Amino acid sequence: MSDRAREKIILDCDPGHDDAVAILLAHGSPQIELLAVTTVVGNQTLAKVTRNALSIARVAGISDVPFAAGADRPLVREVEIAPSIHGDTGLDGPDLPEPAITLDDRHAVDLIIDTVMEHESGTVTLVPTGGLTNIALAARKEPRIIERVKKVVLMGGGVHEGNWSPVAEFNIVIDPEAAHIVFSAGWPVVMVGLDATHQALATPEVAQTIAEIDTAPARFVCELLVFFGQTYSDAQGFDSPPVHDPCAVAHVIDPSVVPATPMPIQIETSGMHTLGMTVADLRAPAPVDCLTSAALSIDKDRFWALIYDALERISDPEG
Ligand code: PIR
Ligand code: CA
Repeated sequence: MSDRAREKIILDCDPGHDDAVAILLAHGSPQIELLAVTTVVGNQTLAKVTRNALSIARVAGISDVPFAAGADRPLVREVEIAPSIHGDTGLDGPDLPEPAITLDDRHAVDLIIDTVMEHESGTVTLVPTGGLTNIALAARKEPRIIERVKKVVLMGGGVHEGNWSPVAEFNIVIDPEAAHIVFSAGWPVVMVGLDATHQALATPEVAQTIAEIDTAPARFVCELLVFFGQTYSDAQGFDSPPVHDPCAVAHVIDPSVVPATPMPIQIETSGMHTLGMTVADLRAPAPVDCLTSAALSIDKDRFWALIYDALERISDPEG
């Protein structure tokens, strides 16, 4: 595939079991050029998710992409992490290798700004798969990125579903003020939320197919899925765990795998029972100037095929 055709992305994440799969999908997909990986407090503390990101880089064999640490707390609220789902390390299950690369000296917000400003306008897509603190701060610190970014394709929210409350999804509710900034900034936002990601279930057949790839990265994913499957069953009653974050990367690779429908979306920042809700207006066709859209479904066979293909392309450091 020619360089021109590759979609340039910055992955802003809080690894996190499904964030790890998102990094592997982005790295292993020929349709994607991974420009930078940035971390934000979320599933665990900033220190833990950042260390996890560097360990994942080692597993994936990523050596030439800058990684930078960002916000260690939300804009307004207290830190809220998810050890019930991701464990004490944030990435419980597999052995986490010592990182082989070191962090970029810059704060994540500056790495995001520099990367967007260095590339041709309209060519860089932001893919946040954690809370939106870094992205909101970047938009406030350097507003010129708003018209330069091609679009923001985020995992978060849900039109009809919640997971951290009856109506709110974790990535939005942990920093709703940041989400408000990102959703209303003026750049296109594609919300890949729970309506789509709760269909991306890592069933026993999926885990078996990944196991048969039989490389170190594929085995790492299998070990992640065992732990994630157990906590998802204990905490949320799922038979198989939904693998949220790579769904956003899949939308960038091929929007027809995770199709999005335009609709106005507002973030609830003051509700007594609805804090962090992504309030989508489905009453009528979206106005022509609507910049927000949401994914309501996923073609799960084609989604998993993208994951298998990426894992097959990542060389096995032990093989
Ligand atoms: C997943 C997450 C948080 C809480 C639960 N229950 C499940 C993390 C994932 O990494 C994903 O980005 C998003 N937040 C899903 O809510
Ligand atoms: Ca995440």
